[in-house]
Amino acid sequence: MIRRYVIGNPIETDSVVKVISPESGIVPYFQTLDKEKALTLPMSKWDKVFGLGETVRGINKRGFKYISNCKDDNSHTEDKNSLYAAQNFFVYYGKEQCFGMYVDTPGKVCFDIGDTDINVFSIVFEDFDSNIYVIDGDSILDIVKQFRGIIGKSYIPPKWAFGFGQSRWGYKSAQDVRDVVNNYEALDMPLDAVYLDIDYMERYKDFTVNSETFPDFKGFVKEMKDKGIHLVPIIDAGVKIEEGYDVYEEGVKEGYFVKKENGENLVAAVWPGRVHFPDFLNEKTRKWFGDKYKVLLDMGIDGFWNDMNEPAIFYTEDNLRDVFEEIKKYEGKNLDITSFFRFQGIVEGLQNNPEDFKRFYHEYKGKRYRHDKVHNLYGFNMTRAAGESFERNSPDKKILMFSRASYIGMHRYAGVWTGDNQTWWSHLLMNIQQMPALNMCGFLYCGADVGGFWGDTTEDLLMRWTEFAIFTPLFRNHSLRDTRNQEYYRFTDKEGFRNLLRLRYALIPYLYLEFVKAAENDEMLFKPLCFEYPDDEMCYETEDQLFMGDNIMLAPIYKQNATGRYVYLPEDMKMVRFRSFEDYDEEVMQKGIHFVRAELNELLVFIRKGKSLPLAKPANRTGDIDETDLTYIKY
Ligand code: MIG
Repeated sequence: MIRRYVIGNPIETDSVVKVISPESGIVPYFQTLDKEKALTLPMSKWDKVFGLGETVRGINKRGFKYISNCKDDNSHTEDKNSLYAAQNFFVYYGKEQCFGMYVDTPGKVCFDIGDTDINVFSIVFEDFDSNIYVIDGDSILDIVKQFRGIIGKSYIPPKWAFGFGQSRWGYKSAQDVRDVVNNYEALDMPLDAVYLDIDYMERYKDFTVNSETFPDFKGFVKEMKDKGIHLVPIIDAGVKIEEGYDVYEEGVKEGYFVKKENGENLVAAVWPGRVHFPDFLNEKTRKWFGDKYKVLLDMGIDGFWNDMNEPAIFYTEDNLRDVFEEIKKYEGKNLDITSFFRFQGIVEGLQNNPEDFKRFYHEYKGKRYRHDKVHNLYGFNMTRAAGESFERNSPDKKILMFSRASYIGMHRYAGVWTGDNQTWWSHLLMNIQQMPALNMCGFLYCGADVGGFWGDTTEDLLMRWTEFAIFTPLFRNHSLRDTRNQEYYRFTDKEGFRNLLRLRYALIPYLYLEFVKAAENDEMLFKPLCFEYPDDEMCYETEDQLFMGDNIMLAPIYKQNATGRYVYLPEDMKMVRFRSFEDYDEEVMQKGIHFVRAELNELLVFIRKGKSLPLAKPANRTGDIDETDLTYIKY
């Protein structure tokens, strides 16, 4: 049962597609504190909270506060309250009460889950106005399914997007991309896509291609397609200010960009230098910007990733001017340490300054809103612009699309990747723990930068990460320029990596079937153990294992130098230790705790009783997999 409660005068977000008439009473379970703009709930010692999508920390979110405020923060340490997403759905699971809640408001909201007071859950709003959906059900999975039923079906990408994609910020030319593809081919390693980061553009201008480094782009796309390789270019939110650039000129002429209070277009700076931001909340702008993707679709492109759409801002022109003024005050003074740090902070504070979000406005559903009031809808609507345009311009062909910033509702148009992680073991664990929370919020096509984005990866980390990532729908190795190159062919155990990539391709029939089932039935692909076994206390303690689809459980190794791990089996299972798709051993194991061994090049899959794991003969492209020729490992 789902009930809707209205607080104040909420801004419509289009995240819920089912019409639910509002209740007259006050929000149940919580106490409403009007003056504090908060909802509070005392928590019993045992009570747990699950969900909130892409956030830091573990699967049970208790013990920290999470602030929905889409943020370009490239250091995902565990003290960070906000990452790129705003996904305000959670399930409260206590001994006394159990319910789901979706807090639908486009502004800033803080979920303080036993942070300020270990026994209190409070939801604190910047603006109290919101739609609150309360979901009662028989189990966590039932609540999730009901919630998913009101937000619309999850995006399903084209099948090739389940293949492996190689990416790097730093592939500078068609020749660089060719080299990557040739290296994979030379080692007979599977690959379906190569991603193009901002380097492919002409001076970082959206919907342009650098004609010196990528001469005859259309021909190059075809050359790659003939080899079965899809190129996936990035699109950024900011539009470069440059005379003669059509996107800029049309946007100015038609008034498609966000404006300041005085009516001038906001000037900010991102990679292209000075930019204007399209007003994606405005339907007309969405249509216009969405149609621009056609420039690349017409060249044969069939996939995109949307970046910098929180939006990320290096600085705004107005703030820069103020900062220069401010700095002058310090000139020639003998700075004491306090004023020195203040001085230093002034310049550092230019980037992603929250005050800048109060400088500009949107035209949204016939009204004008200051950006900070609708901030969390920006990336969603950029990606929606693309998704709606694909429906118009490419109705018969599925297009790959995923985004960095997100809000619930965007899951109907695209997936997400989890942004700039680090080459840390803890971020492999975070990847494992984020997947089910994202699924709860409708985001099924997801993945992290495999191997880690920032920093130099190591062979063992990349291998362990890959052993998990071959089960994630988006499977992409991506990294930052000037870090160690991390394409799989560069490492010592080439055979080990080849085996893992091939195992991914052998798994694609299972992965795809389970994905489509989850999308069509509003279910989760990755499930924490306790979602299936709510009466088994050990399952709550086990936050580093997941059910994946209906048939298997994963227990990834995410620790340096580990050659095994403790695994908890909530039921009898058959363990399969894979060295490759055809070299594995099987062992039936009893419910309980076991220490299981897995060398660096070995990975563990646990098959549930009465189920089986189908494996195809691997191919080097998704399209070449023979789905009629499957081997089943059965228990
Ligand atoms: O400010 O396009 O998260 O994946 O490689 C950095 C360059 C901008 C951030 C993305 C990352 C991408 C990078 N982008």
